[in-house]
This record gives sequence, structure tokens and C-alpha cells, in this order.
Amino acid sequence: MDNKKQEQLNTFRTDDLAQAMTTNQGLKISEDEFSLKAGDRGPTLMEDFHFREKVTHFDHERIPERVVHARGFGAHGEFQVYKSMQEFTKAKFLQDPAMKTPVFVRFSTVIGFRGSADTVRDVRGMATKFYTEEGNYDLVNNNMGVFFIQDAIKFPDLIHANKPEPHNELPQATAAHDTFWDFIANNQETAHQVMWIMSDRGIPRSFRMMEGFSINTFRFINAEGIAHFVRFHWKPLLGVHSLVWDEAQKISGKDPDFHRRDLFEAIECGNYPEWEFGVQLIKEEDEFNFDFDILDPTKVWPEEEIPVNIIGKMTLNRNVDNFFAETEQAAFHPGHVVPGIDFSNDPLLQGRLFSYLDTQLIRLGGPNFHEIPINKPIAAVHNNQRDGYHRQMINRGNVSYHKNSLANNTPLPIAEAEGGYEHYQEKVEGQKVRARSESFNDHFSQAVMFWNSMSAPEKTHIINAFSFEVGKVKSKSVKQQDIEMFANVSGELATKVAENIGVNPPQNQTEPKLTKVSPALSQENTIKKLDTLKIAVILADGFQGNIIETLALLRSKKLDIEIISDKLGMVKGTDNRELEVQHTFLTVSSVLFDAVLAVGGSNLNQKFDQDATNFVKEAFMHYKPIGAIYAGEKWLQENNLTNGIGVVVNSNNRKFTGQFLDSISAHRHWDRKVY
Ligand code: HDE
Repeated sequence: MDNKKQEQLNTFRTDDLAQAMTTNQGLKISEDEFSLKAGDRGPTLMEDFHFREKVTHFDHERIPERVVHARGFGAHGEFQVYKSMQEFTKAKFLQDPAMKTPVFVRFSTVIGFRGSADTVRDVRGMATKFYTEEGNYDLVNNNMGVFFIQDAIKFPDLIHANKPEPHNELPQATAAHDTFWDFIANNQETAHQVMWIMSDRGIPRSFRMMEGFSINTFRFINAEGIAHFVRFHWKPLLGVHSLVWDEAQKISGKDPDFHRRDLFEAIECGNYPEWEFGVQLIKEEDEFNFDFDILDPTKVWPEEEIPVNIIGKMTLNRNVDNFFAETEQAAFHPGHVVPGIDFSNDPLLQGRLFSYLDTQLIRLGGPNFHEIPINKPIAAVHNNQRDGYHRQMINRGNVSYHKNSLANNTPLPIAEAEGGYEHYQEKVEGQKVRARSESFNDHFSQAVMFWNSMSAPEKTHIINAFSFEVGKVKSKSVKQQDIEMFANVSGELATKVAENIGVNPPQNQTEPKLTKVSPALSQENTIKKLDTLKIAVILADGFQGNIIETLALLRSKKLDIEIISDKLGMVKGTDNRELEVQHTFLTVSSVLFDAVLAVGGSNLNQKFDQDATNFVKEAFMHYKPIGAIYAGEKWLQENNLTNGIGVVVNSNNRKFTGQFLDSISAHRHWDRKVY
């Protein structure tokens, strides 16, 4: 079972190396550099079918990018349930802990075009395709617990407002412009999601360190037909971590592929990212027992009230062989479900169930996208659907209709008891209305809860993020409207932002009285591990030789150690041992690392000293763990960089390595005074 998807993909793979070159018709080609001409200085001839086929194919290489989530990166892996979920769902892939289900996951940003940078402030997508025996199941999640709007009919408006403005197509991949903030102030159901996106969750450190939330409410159905409302979660085993905003912006220039590179490299070197799979469950009869509507996608189900049961684990362990064929052509759809998983009446989900299939038709050019290898289920497909662009399946026989007698009435719908999908028979009645339920009308309580749940540094980051984003808005009126709106979340937030962006403090000066908190919302409470963190080690010729043993020790803690100097090549230590330099001050910057170890050497020239100091200074400003040892200590002292929380200095201290590791395991030192 677990190798089935891989075997299937293998049948589509080619390895062109060392093969004779052919046309797409399989004709061997004798020349691929010169088009066919009448004389070596003459015109190219129409009959050059190879030239025409090659260039025509090239001219048609691009397909429309996704209208949202255009920039993404995917990987293969597997999923295993920890214990049978039989009590709640009959979904086969959630029954047997011994069963491994192949998966493909695509991570994405939402707003930027396909070539935009990875570290912009945005929501991230995390879409998972489970290739189950019962058919493909797609869990199309985001890295935030809520969404901007409550009804799918508003999605085009939200995205129009958020994308670059239509008259000049500016700005790229950011919400920091007038139309977005105008939409926010005039559609106040967005308040809660805006708090998430202005928080550190908007600038993740890595795809490997993001949570995934289904946001929408689904149903689990067991074999007896009993239903539970369910929301799905991915919890990264490395914890949930973020960049700081200045760093995120600089990375956009230094390495726009920062997140995809991080995922690709982690998988290539065997550091397989893992997420635990969690479910929040609510009994049907408890539907109305909460102070929010459980179908409202602008509300979280607070984890302290409705615990997340951890039921399985996903490991990503294989990079794709071909980005376009696999990642770009992957087509997800929340309507791809298996028996045991069903929908709720969440109006956002209901609209999504239309949109995803529709979008694939334009993007992938017709109704046969399920036959593209990455989308092809491992379960057999039999039905009377025929023809259309790029049909691969060769259906035999003359019968393509149901019911029939000529083919013994096959293919045949089968009963639920034998695995046929049957929709949950929810009783529904009501007037036909264009309306929103009263129970969806509280737009601020959970936004306040989010704010209340943040640590002091997180609150500061949110104030700064608002000040940046709304500060970029040109319309004074829009700015003021946003200040008035967020005074409903926190007077402190609205007043400080108003001050920073030069508009009036909010008219409404009454601080919201709500005190509810949900500690699970704060990244302060996440797991912090050393595993796979990237440490920049700054070395020069004449470095103290025994640093090699320190580096080995750091590596044994699963840290990724990379050596930086003023030029590539080898650097020699005091004991003549050598180390290879992987990067120079020109090719990388401190923003690409989680911590810095300044070692230096005896031969520091002024240029090295200056570059290295700038490198460490930036890490210092970003609250990163810093170690300074041997020559590095002196040079940091000279530059006043040794006095700071999380800066470990003292070459003579035998505990140096332990203390440096402690500093790294804190990830960031928010209490450090950086100004
Ligand atoms: Fe999507 N969304 N979405 N979305 N979404 C798409 O489908 C849509 C929403 C999400 O890696 C599109 O194949 C509507 C919530 C992810 O290929 C499109 C609404 C959540 C991805 C679409 C939403 C998501 C998409 C564009 C409001 C989190 C990328 C390309 C009702 C739970 C999947 C595509 C990938 C992609 C529609 C809201 C997640 C246009 C109408 C809420 C992760 O069909």
C-alpha cells in the first residue's frame, strides 16, 4: 500500500540521460543546434518539423498560475494513524496504525505571483493529498486558525482588495496598501484573521515550523452513522516559529526562495519534517453549547475548551523529481473526501466546494486533470465519464452510460455498507434567504481573545506590523477607519498604531472588557528544539584549532553548522587543521541563520573585521543567540556586541558550549535591549 503511489509515479518517470534524443513522435534526431536552412546563410525552411515542434512546445510551456496560492512548494511523504479512530470515523486510512498512507503536501503563500518571495507577510497554505485505498482525500489547510470572511461569495472581493491594485499592479505580495485596508475596515468580520496575519504567524521561519488548520468545520461519520463535528490540525514537531519582520523583508532580497530551499534541503539531507495530526471533536447535540457558532470560519474552537486529540503523524521524506509535473500540476479540492468524512453547513466551506473544481478546469485545461500522475488516485477509477482534452484512459467497449444491460449494468454504484460514499443525512429546512445567521455577528470577541493571549513581545510585533502595513496606506480616511475598527480589539493597539502612522487616536476610548485567553494561540508556548537550526560560524585563517571539536559537538546536537569567511576555499587553524568555507560575507547574510558563533582567527584584516561585525550586529538586532569565543570574543568586545541577553562570551569558560546551546535553544532573546 505505502509504495503504491511511488510505483504509480515511477511508471510515468523518465530518465533522459544517455538516451538518444527524439521528437515527441519518437523519431531519433541527428541535429539539435541548427535549424534546417536553404544554404548555411539561407532562410529557415518550413519543413523543419523538429524546429517547429520544439519551439511550439516551448511557446506553450506555461499554464495559468493559481488565482490565489500561486507560489508554492511541495513534497511527498507518508501518514500513519497512532490509534484507530473507528469510534468517530469509518475512514479506512484512520483505522489501522500499521497502515501507511502516501501523501503529497503543497505549501504556499496566498497573494504573491508565482515568482514572488517566500517570506512576505501573508497567510500560508498547507494542502495535503492523502492517496487512500478508498480514493484521494484532500485536506486543504492554512497556517492560521481562522479566515477573513464568513461567506464564499465575498472571496473574490477579498482577493481583489488584497492582490496588487488593478491600475498599476502594485504592490506585489503584500497587504500593505489602500485597497486591502479599505476592505478590512468596511468588512469587519475580518478583524480576527487580521490579528493573526499581523502577528508572527504571518512570517513563519519555515514551512517545517508551521501549524495547519482546516478552519472549516467538517464531519466525521462512523460505521453506525453517528456524526461528530470536526476541525483538523497539523502540529509541527519542531514547534511553531517565526522570523522578525526586518529579517523577513531582507530575506526576500537575499534569498527569495528561503522557504522552499529550507524544505528541499531538509528533506535532501534526511531531516524529514514531521507533523502530528490532531482533531477537535464536538458531538452533534453540543452544536449550540458554545459562546461562538461552531460553523463560523472566523472563530477558532479554543483548544483549552475543545482539546486537540493527537491521532497520527505525517512525515515528508521525498522531494519531487519535477516541480512542474508534480507541484505545479497538483490539484486540491476540499470536496475530495472519503467515506467517514463529510461536510458541515459552514458557508465558506460550501462555496469552496464549488470553487476548487472550477478553478482546475481553467488552470489544467479540462476535466481530465485527475489523470495527471500527481493527481491520480491509487484506487481504481471506473465510471461513464468520457473524452475531453488530454484524455489518457482508453475505455474499452461501446457502453458509456448507466443503467445498461449490454455491460451487465457496470460500472455499478455500490451500497454504503460495501464502501459506497453516502452523504450524511442532515435534516435541513428553512426559507430561501440571502442572509447571515445572527450567531455569526460577533466579529470582535475572539480578536480580543487573540490579543489577550499574546506575550508582551508578540504584542509589540503586532503593533509594529499594523504600523508598517497601515502606514503604507495613502488614504488618511482609510487609515482612520482601521484605527477605529481595531479600537474594538484593544485601545492600546489602536492608540499606539494611530500615533505611529500620524492619524487621530480612536474616538472610542472604552477598552474591551473581555478577559478570555487561549494560551495555545501564543507562540511563546510552543516547543523549542535545537534540531536543524542553522548556525553561522565565522572563521578566519589562524583560528583556534580546538574549535573543530566544539563544532563537532554542536553538530551532534543536530544543529546545521555552516562556515563563513571572507573568501571561499580552506581556512587553516593554529594546529594546521583545515576547514572548508561554505559561504562568504557576500553570498550570505545573518538573516539566513538562526544563530551566530564568532570565532575569528589571528589574521583578521580590517575588511574582514567590518564585514563580520556587521554580520553579528544584524543577528544581535534580530534577538538571535550569539556566541563569541577566542579571537571572536575580542573583536565583538571592541564593537560593543558582548553585552546582551543571549550573547555567550568567555573563551576560558569550560561551560561555554553548554551555555551557547542553552542560548540557541531559546531561539530568540526578546528581552535583549537592541537600541
Ligand atoms: Fe482556497 N482556493 N478558497 N482556501 N486554498 C484555492 O484552488 C477558495 C480558503 C487553500 O496548494 C484555489 O486550486 C474560496 C480557506 C489552499 O494548490 C481556489 C475560498 C482555506 C490553496 C480557492 C477559499 C483555503 C487554496 C486556487 C473562500 C484554508 C492552495 C487554486 C470560500 C482552510 C492549494 C486552487 C494548492 C487554493 C478558492 C478559502 C486554503 C480559487 C472560494 C478558508 C491551501 O479554488
